[in-house]
Amino acid sequence: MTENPTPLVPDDAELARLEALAVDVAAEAARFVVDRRAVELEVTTKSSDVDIVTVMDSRSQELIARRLREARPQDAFFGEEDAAAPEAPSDSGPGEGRLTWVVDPIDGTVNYLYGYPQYAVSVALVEGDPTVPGRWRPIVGAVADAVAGVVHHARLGGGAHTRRADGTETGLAVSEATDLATSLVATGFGYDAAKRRRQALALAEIVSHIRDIRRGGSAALDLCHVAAGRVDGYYEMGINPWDMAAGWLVVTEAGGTLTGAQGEPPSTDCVIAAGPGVYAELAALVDGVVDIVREGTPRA
Ligand code: LIP
Repeated sequence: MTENPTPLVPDDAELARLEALAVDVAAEAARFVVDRRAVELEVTTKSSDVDIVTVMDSRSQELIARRLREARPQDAFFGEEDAAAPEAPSDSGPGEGRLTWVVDPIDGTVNYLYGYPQYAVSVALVEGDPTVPGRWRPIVGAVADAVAGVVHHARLGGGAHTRRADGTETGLAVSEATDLATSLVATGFGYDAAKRRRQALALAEIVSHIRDIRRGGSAALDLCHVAAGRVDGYYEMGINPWDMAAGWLVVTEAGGTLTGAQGEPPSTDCVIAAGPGVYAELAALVDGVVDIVREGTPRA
């Protein structure tokens, strides 16, 4: 008789331990990037002159990978600075599922370069393959707001909370807004100038239907602002699995909904997040303009 495969999603007690690990690692890396900012800001560019990476992105990812491998050698690791497919788990058997740590060592890299106080470290543990839209989901997430010194975190079924700098915890809940016309919505723009122009054209169709826009520069923090009710919704076309993985779970465990556009799963194509009172209105509005941005963009 074949044995039942080991359940991929651990029980709540183990998930709580993994959530605590994610919080501690994200908080340590956030302290590290803040403390070292003044001395190690060597910058290089990636996809464009404005798509930058600092040596601290790499140093932060090295620190996070080391801590996670020490604690969880059986898991795969997928970080922004790898820009490659997730590493295979060290001891995965053929056909076994995998848990993968999906990490953005500094989300809001341009803000970090400028000292604009909106950058974070995002650490998530996901089930499935984070490179295939619709084939993965976060089960633990932690977003360390590096400047505020707090960590927004969640585990599947465990709610969403913020660990304050003094160690106390407070629960998170999305806003109760029910009217999009008076809702505050966060968004962002990509590093490619032509795509940024299309994103601005899409925004031009949206902005008269909402209260106002906020552009913070960190998707991970934007999603946590949705979870905390500091904005009523968020959408963006062009963010990556490492930008969204932890914030996704913080939003849904805070009572929000997070999807892609036109009923698709969240992906680099589009992410939409909001509380239950305005999600449908916001999604319908974004669905109507997403093709403006997609034009000329190879679909993932
Ligand atoms: C950033 C995202 C943000 C987006 C920026 C950038 P990075 O990630 O978090 O939402 O608007 O263009 O992609 O590059 O700082 O890790």
